[in-house]
Amino acid sequence: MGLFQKIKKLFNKEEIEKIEDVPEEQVAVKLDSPVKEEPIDVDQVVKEYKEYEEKTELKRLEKSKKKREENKKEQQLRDVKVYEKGLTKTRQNFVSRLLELTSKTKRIDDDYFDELEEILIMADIGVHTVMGFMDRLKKRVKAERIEDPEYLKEVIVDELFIIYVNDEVLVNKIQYAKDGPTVILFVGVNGVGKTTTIAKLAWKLKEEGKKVLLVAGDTFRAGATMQLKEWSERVGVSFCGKEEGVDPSSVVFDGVTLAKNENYDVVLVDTAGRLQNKVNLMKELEKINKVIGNLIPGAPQETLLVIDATTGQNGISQAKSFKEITNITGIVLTKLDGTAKGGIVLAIKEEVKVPVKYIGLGERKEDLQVFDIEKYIYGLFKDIL
Ligand SMILES: Nc1nc2c(ncn2[C@@H]2O[C@H](COP(=O)(O)OP(=O)(O)OP(=O)(O)O)[C@@H](O)[C@H]2O)c(=O)[nH]1
Ligand SMILES: [Mg+2]
Repeated sequence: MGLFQKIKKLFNKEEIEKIEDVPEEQVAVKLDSPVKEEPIDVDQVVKEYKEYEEKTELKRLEKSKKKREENKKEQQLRDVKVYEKGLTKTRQNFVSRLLELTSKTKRIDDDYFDELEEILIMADIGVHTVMGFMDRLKKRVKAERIEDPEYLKEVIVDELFIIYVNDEVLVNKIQYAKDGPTVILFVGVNGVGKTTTIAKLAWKLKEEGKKVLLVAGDTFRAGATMQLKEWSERVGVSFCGKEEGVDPSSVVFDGVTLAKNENYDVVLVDTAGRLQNKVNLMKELEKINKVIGNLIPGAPQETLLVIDATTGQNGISQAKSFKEITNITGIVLTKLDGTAKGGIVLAIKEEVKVPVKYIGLGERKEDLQVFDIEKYIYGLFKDIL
């Protein structure tokens, strides 16, 4: 009970009036009797007041939680919109062809399967992935005696989802350090969108309230350091870089040291995509990793490989070769908005076996999205659903 209520009760008007109503003799008796009135227990009052305050605080927290949930829901809807917009090209190509096939199909036969196979391959789902998919689909059609092409359309969406999920717990979340800075290394061939992705992610993390530092580890390409510096200013995060041509490991050393000393939450390290050959690249990444690991045991917590979705199957080969030279923990698939072959997400999962953690769906800072298979499927199939 709150203090106000307590006081109200203590000084209850009616009770006071009742006392006045007490007959004279009884009053005399009462006056003679020892005072039995309970003293006000100050500790109790304070305790109850505190409880009252806590309850009020709880109500306020509940209200703000509700507000946050509403905002989260609104954000979710906005994110779905980005997916929907970014996957327009793929949807128009892939899904409209699927719809066309369904409407002209009277019987599910070999011709139907052949055409479906072609549509999937054209969407860059990858021959290997498509073959496995077709086998499973044919088996399911047989076992469930599916004859209705309309229903089969739903089964196809379902099976595509299964390719991705594949009974695994999806780990698309970034692994953050328990304490101290989290270091995320970005690798990938030139022009795929590493620097832009770093800027987009920096903005996202800053919005979440994190203290972010960008480190210009690409000292190879002319202008790369400047480009990252400009981005850091645009999105409002800190920057660490040196002149062109210096050893990238020395920049990384300075950056990570600064992050440790000044309690940064996240360090995003840009690297050069273009080195003379694979061995050089491997050696350089090894050195960078060693420097980071010496300063912060267990770091880098993430090494994200950036792949340009418009390069299709070439991107898959890049992923396979990067996997051989360094420990890739996740993939960022950029420029999905610029391709009609958004099916590559599914191929990567199956052929490279590294989770896609982020996707780039445009050039604005808001266009980097945490990869979410459900939103992706929605973005692709909203016309069917
Ligand atoms: N449409 C679209 N364009 C993108 C996306 N991500 C990056 N880009 C564009 O791709 C181009 C190359 O991006 P960068 O970030 O400079 O690529 P990089 O990998 O750092 O390139 P190097 O430093 O040369 O190795 C830029 O014009 C970006 O705006 C995306 O998700 N969608
Ligand atoms: Mg770059």
